Parts: sequence; structure tokens; C-alpha cells
Amino acid sequence: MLDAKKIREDFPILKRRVNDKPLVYLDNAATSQKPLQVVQALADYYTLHNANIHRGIHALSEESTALYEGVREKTARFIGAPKPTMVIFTRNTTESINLVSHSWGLKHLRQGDEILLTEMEHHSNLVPWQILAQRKGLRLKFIPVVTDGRLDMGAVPGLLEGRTKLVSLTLMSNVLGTINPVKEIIQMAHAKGIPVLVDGAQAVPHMPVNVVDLNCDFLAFSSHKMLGPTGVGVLYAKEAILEEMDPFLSGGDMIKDVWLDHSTWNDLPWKFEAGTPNIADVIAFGAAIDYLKGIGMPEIRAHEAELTRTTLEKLRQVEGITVYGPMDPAVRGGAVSFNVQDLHPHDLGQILDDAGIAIRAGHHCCKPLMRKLGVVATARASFYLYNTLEEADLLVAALRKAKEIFSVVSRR
Ligand code: C6P
Repeated sequence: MLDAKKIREDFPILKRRVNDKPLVYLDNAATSQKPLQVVQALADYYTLHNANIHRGIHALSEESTALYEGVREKTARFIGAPKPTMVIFTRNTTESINLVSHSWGLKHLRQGDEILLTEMEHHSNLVPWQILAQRKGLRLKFIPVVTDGRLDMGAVPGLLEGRTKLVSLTLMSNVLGTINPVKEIIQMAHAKGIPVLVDGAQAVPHMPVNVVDLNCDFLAFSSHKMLGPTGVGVLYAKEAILEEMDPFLSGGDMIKDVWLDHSTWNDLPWKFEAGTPNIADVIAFGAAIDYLKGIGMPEIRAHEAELTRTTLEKLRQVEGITVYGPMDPAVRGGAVSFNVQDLHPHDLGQILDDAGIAIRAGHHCCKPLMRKLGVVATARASFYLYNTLEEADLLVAALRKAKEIFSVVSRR
């Protein structure tokens, strides 16, 4: 088992006090904290190596290029991608999905074609497809979410019929925590020749994800949710698909040759990385991957499953709390959404903040899912490798207290 107390030593921010209480950081689904190793990698880069990449023939540029491209190799190994050229650096998951909607969707989809999503998608995996649908006259279809926060798998075969040309879905819900049976859905889609994009924003940081095992066509995720810096995202895609796709952004670095009236495109993956990339943050992202690998993704998953199991068990005992999503930790990750009867999640977030506990309250960029759940917002606690059982207990104790305070106030 992983030693969360030891791990916390690498995260100085976790020693902070907030509102005169020790910080309990449970907003990891929004963004994770960063270990000293990542901060140091960033400082080392600017202190020792800073130069633009792929351009200079001087030593610093060669060093920077080697460090940057080294992280591409590391990222490929982390997700089991057969080649580093299948890994494209973007700004975040959102940009990775937009890249696919523009470069693949605009080229391959025709009026009347259909895209299959789910009702639990983050706006990042919904709005780009809505815009594409408006531009090209496409139809969006949705796998329903059923009462325990899982997908209605019985509906999938029927939904794959018709003119479905792409399936795009999340591997782990940022609201419900549900881990979707994506491998099974990919098999069903591939049997009909339909490619599948997997939104890995919540899954890749928290569990082993292997693109060859999943056999997904695209995988999108963000560095900032997995101990790395903000401003770095990843798009993995199969080589043949990338080869066929047109560039997304254009300008420097993504060209092979340029004339006044036309240009030819660079090889993969640089065809999709126009302009000077986020060199420093990509390099520091490499340190985040090293850190996660050093602890072990199966160990991280097991630790979070234990925290989630305990939290769900304890929340179940508190009257007036509704928890959304599956109750079985085997099919869910560590994002736990809930509501307390008669208490708005924003007020709850405020009360918990007074106790030094950081959670997120709101629609979590999943407004259609909120409507489906019949709420305008939820409170959400989300765990990571450095969280402890004591912190889970503090959360539950603070919730009990919030309920007491509120029932006294509302009785007045
Ligand atoms: N969810 C949350 O608090 P970006 O912002 O591009 O790095 O990630 C977008 C995104 C895409 N898919 C899923 C499943 C996500 O959870 C997120 C980000 C954060 O839930 C911020 S809204």
C-alpha cells in the first residue's frame, strides 16, 4: 500500500493552514497539487536549459529539444502508446478534443452523420461536437445515464445503428465518479467500423490506462490533474488516423516546406504542434509522470478506492445526504458528489472552507447531467494519492457539523 503521509512531504502546500485550520485539499478533480520534484523541474529548466526547441543548433536548444521530446517518449510509455509520434502536446483536454473535432470531424463527417456521446459528458466533450454538428448538419445522440450513475449499456447496440460515425465518451465521470465500460463500448463500436475518442481527463491521473489494451482511437487528458503544470494537455491517436488528419492550428514548426501560395505539412507529431509550445511545462510534466510511476498507478487506484469506500460508507450513515453515482468502489473513482438536504452546495462549500476543507460546489461543467439528476448543483469531494483516511473523516465530521449549524439557523 502507498504511504500517503510520506508522499505529503513532497507537497509543501499541504502543510498550509487555511482559515486557521490545516488545509484538507479535496478538490483534486479540478486540479491536483504539485510535488517539489515538478516545481524543481520547472526551475531547473529556466535556470539551466531555457531555449527554443527544434530550431537552434546551439547547445541549449539541443538540450531543450531533447528534454521536450524525452517527455513525449515518457508520456507514450505511460499510456502504452506504441510510438511517441502518436502523442501530441496541446494545452489541455479541452484543446485535445477540439483538435479532433476540427481536424478529424470537419474532414470526415457529412451532413446527416451522427456522433454518439453520453449524458454524463463534461462540456469539453459536448460543446465542440455541438458546434461541429451545427456547422456540418450532424445529429448528436446520447447513451442514457441510469439511476445508479452508470451508463445504460442495453441502449448501446441500438444507438450504434444508423449513421453513427464517432463515439466520444469519458472513461471516468468527474461528477459521478463512474468508471465506464469503455473497452466494451469500443469493441462494439469497432465491430461497426466506428472510431472512439476517450476523454481520459479524470481516469489517466487515477488509474492505469493503456491505449493498446483499450484499443481507443483517441485519448485526451490534462497534465494539471496528474501532478503536472497547467497549460499542457495530451492527445493520443492511432498513427493512420493522425496521418489522414489535417492540421488544427497553423504557422511555424508544423510545416515541411512553404511557398508564397501553399505549404506542406511536417511529420507526426509536429504537424499538430504549431508555434513555440509550452516547453517548460511539458518538461515539468515529465517529472510528474516519473513521480506517479514511482508510486505506481495500481497503488494510487487502490488507495483512492479505499478512501472512497470509507467516505461512501460514512456518508451513507448521515441522514439527509444524497450521494450521486455508484456506491460500489470497484466501478468508480474518487470523485464523490453529494447534496445535503436544504443546504445549497455553495453554502456548504463555504462552511467547509471555514473548516479548511477545499471541495468544489457547482455544476462541474456538466449542466445536462445536473438536469438529469434534477439538481442545479452538487458539492464534490475528490481524492488523490496524498489524501488520508483522517481527511476523509474530517470531511464527514464537518458535514455533520454543517447540518447541525444549518438546522439550528433554520429553526430560528
Ligand atoms: N474537469 C472539474 O472540476 P481541462 O479543463 O481541459 O483540463 O479538462 C476538461 C475536462 C474534460 N473532461 C473531464 C471529464 C473533466 O473532468 C474535465 C475537467 C474539472 O471537474 C474542471 S471543470
